Amino acid sequence: MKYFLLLSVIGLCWAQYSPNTQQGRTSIVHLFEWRWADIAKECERYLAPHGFGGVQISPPNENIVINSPYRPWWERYQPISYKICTRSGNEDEFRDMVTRCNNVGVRIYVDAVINHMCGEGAGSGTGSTCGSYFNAQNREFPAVPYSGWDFNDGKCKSGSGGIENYRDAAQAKDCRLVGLLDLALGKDYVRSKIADYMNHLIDIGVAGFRLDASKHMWPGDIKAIVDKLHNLNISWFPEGSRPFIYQEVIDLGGDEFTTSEYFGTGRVTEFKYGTKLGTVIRKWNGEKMAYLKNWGKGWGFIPSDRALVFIDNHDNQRGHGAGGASILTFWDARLYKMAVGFMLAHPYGFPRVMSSYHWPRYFENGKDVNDWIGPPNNNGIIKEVTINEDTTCGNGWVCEHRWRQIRNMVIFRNVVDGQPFTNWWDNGSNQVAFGRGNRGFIVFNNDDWSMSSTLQTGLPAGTYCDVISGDKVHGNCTGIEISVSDDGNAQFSISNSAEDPFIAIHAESRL
Ligand code: QV4
Ligand code: CA
Repeated sequence: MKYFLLLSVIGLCWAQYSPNTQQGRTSIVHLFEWRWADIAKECERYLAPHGFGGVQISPPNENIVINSPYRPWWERYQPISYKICTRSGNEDEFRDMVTRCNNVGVRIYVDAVINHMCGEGAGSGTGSTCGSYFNAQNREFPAVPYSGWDFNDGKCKSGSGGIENYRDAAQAKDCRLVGLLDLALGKDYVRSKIADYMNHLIDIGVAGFRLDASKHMWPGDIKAIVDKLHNLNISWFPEGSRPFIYQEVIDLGGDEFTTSEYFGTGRVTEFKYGTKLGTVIRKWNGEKMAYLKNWGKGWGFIPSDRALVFIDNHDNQRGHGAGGASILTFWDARLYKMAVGFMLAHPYGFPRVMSSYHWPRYFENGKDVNDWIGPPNNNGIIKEVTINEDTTCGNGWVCEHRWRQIRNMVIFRNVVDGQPFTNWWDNGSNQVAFGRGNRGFIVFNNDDWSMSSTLQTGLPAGTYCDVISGDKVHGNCTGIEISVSDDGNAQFSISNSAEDPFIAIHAESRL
């Protein structure tokens, strides 16, 4: 009995850190700006069969419509109400997506924009995705309803009412982030309205939330909201399951508050991860892959069981938010695949894969002047994600998650789940390798010369199919074959000019 109690206490404490993915599914994908109808199909036709654990979706609640610039992606970060009504679809389509994805074991995580409403200069009217009236100047959002009492105008102590110094905790939390009307999360009324919105989604069947702009909310206010949340829908989740919470806190050091203040309410985005790995793989600042031997806490990152990790996100892939030039994206496909491969092979953190759309990137004075461009659309209506014969996406969707190298590493991570980090090897430069117990092994050559080495893989003897250069299909390999001898050693040759200069093998790619 005592033991049982202890276990349930641990269970409760662990709760909001666990992604609630189906057993053996160990990563999620952000389907940025996709329509709910396309996500429902993608869960069934691609994500479930390839072991993806879930999908982070774009904000589902009503937002302001911005016509100048024309329908930027970032209009969705300016809420008008909590009605499920956006360019991605209505509530019926949302429910259909959640049901169909859950039915094939793929979870839905909602990007929850709860720190603010629209920008102070947004004017008034019914120019929102569901036609709800608002008046930004008077702080009126009758569709919630919120009024002047529900914002932090009186609490903010900066001269302009906006955040002038991001490193000052009180300003960062009580003032307007880029002019966005800052909600008074200290008020129980506001907390209840937000919790009602999130509970509505939980009852429909979502598995958790990304809390947008968490750095701009007091940890105590987040806790008060999270404490009001329902348990997950028992149609798909064990009784007593708590929503997974991951908080967007950009902490690259130097603030007067730290990421650890948010550990009480859930996981936190580790922005150092993509910033540093990008620097290493680009070989900037004298960095080398050999230094990745103690990747994780050894690099000053937050504890692994509190970290949500990613190579790029919807902000820093286009120069928004923090992270800077080192961030790798699909624009640097060769290096990007290595970075995502490394992330998915390495045990640190819970990973999120990015899935983007194309836009006409154009730099002027180091800034992408097209950083605002929204998803592929016809007169503002988001285009369908079409699927080409070769399984890639059409209509302007990049679909990194469908790239063979990335999709196969999502599977690799599931296959090695729970296995320790083992058999690290490096040449003191940019040729490195490591294993995951006796289930998987990965080798990188990011040097400017070829590599040829015999390495201890930790794997049982056999012939394995490299899942980077090919696939195991009906027992045959369409790519490079690696033979592991009885003592676990294998010979790896990787040319520095290979299309993808890395090799990955695992228990299920054995021929
Ligand atoms: C403009 C001026 C302001 C002025 C304001 C007056 O620039 O100086 O005060 O008008 O009304 C857009 C515009 C921005 C505009 C603002 C308000 O880009 O120029 O302000 O709207 O109208 C996204 C975009 C933002 C966008 C915002 C709302 O990135 O550019 O602002 O959506 O549409 C920090 C935070 C972190 C944040 C990151 C980007 O710590 O939390 O910046 N990341 C999240 C999201 C991000 C989103 C927000 C937060 C806001 O990931 O996508 O911002 O919800 O690091
Ligand atoms: Ca705030």
